[in-house]
Amino acid sequence: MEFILYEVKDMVATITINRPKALNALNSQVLEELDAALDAVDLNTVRCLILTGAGDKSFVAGADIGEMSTLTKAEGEAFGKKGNDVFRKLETFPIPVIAAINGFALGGGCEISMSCDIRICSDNAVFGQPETGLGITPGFGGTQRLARLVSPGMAKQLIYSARNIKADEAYRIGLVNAVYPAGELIPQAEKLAATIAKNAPIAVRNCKKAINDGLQTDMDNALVIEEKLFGDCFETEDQKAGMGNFLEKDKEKKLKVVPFKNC
Ligand code: DAK
Repeated sequence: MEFILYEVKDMVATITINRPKALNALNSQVLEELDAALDAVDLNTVRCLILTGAGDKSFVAGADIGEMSTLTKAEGEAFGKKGNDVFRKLETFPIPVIAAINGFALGGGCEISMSCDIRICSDNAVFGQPETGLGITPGFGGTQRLARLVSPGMAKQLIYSARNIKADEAYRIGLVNAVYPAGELIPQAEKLAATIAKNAPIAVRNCKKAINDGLQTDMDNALVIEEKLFGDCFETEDQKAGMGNFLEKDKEKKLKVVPFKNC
């Protein structure tokens, strides 16, 4: 792959969008390679994924404006679908995905981060949906996910005004969970990922599915979704080990690390 780096350490994988000369802007090739990289993640061994950008200046500076500038209506729609399909794959990826946002997260960059479960950023991060200034709407889910993540009013203000915001404001409005000095961002992402990876893999996956699916429906149906995913954890090795450790007063109270397929 030309624009994607992939690394696995212990049970944590990191995908790095590696197109620093264009501030990691998303062209068709980047989107295709990202899609292929996600398909190649070994879900039997990897329990948490980190998504970041190469270099110290930009996470992703948006969709590639050069590529988009000459698109026809039909091509624009196809490009939007290509991005939306990959972003949805990330959003519904079976394991948690942490966006480690190391600089610009503009347009498609902000949108891809919002497809991840958790966003943390460096103190030089900049967020925004500049599309209305370019004569288009956000096209990779920005109008939908930003309104759900922050609030409709705040999302509308950011999108209509095309105003960029810095890390501290992104934190204040709840767009990111934490802000770190640039050098600490990846270590902190890895620490969080390792904490998640230590927990029971079926339970973590089911929590992700319960939250995501539950948010799409009303509370009565959402609770049924939770009940089913809760029930699904029983009789697994992790449930037996996790509860067994507690009942046996195991001082460590640690789950056995078992391969996902054996759970
Ligand atoms: N696309 C292509 N190249 C980009 C880019 C981008 N989004 N952002 C930066 N680059 C390239 C620059 O052209 C430059 O390349 P060279 O000239 O060196 O060849 C290189 O990266 C370094 O950028 P700068 O020289 O501009 O660096 P500065 O530090 O001066 O400025 C900046 C950094 C991030 C403020 C600036 O580059 C900038 O404003 N970039 C554009 C940010 C932006 O507007 N992003 C949003 C793009 S719109 C849809 C599907 C998707 C979308 C919409 C609709 N459908 C199909 C419906 C998504 C839209 C977007 O994401």
